Amino acid sequence: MSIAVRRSEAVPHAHRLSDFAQACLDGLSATPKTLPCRFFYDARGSDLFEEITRLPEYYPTRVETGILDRCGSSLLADVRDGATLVEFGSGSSAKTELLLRDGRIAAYVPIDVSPTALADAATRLRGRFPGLDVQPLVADFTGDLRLPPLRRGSQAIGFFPGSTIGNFPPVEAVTLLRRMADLLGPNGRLVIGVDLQKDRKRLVAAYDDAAGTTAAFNLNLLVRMRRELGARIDIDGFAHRALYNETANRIEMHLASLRAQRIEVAGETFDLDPGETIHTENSYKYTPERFAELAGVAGWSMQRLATDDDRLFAVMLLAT
Ligand code: SAH
Ligand code: AVI
Repeated sequence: MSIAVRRSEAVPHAHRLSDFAQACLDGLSATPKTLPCRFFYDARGSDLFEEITRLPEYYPTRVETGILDRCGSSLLADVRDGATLVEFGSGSSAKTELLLRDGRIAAYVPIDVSPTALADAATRLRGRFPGLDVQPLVADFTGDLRLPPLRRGSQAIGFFPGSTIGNFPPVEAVTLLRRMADLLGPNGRLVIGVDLQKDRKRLVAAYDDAAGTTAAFNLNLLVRMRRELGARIDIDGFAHRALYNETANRIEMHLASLRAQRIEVAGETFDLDPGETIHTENSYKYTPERFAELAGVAGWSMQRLATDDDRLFAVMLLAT
């Protein structure tokens, strides 16, 4: 016996798109075409980012780690014992150890969109700091965040390293910093890493390395689209491009179409002309003064500034 079921009853939620599918439809319909950079970080993308941090050309991780190694304790000098550290886009939490080692932080809330990176980091940190209360949160930090209940009276210290703030246009960066101030509450502090303006050659090399790791990281967005969304797409028909936009003070990453072609994803078709690009990431570069001004608009004041001798990178302590 066969039972006739109306299609809409058989698959009631079949048309609810994932965030990634919706972002692909929105971004590929836009002019110029674009895709949000937070989708770089599936398991493969998180591994590729870790590889990037070890590249000779990618100075930010090495330089920021050096600053935190030298100045981490003094940046947290006024922090109350038993404070909670809330990290935004924690990835491997490698730099975090430099703030945890003097034992004043009692609880750690790493927040990331990458479940694999979070799980690995939580396991490592629980092993290395047995007294630390680690409460990972898989979430988009630009969305509505709710922290796990903090210990009574625990001061909340934000940590936002890597210059991930640079991946947001200034207006969005202000909104994000304001939300962080609200989330961290009264007496909140934020230790934030900011990549500084420097010569174009050094900047472009950091985003277009000789080994092709950043190219693989960028192209992985298309690989992810094919794997997760069943997209029809010729990945060899695209090339990684990194350029410095001097007017906007930002590195731009693009995926350039090498010929006329189409992408089919989530039931839609998108045509690309030869040379047309999909803009996948911005990485804004600041002067310390300009960043302090921007943070000021969001209600933060700069308490301390630490840089390396070559002034490639800055770590700031901000207070509300
Ligand atoms: N903080 C680390 C990792 C930086 S890479 C460091 O300094 O080396 C950026 C990290 O932020 C990645 O782990 C990525 O998964 C995460 N991320 C990017 N956009 C995010 C978002 N909107 N919400 C939460 N995590 C995000
Ligand atoms: C995470 N973010 C700050 C990195 C950056 O430098 O903008 C991401 C990245 N993109 C290419 N290389 C690294």
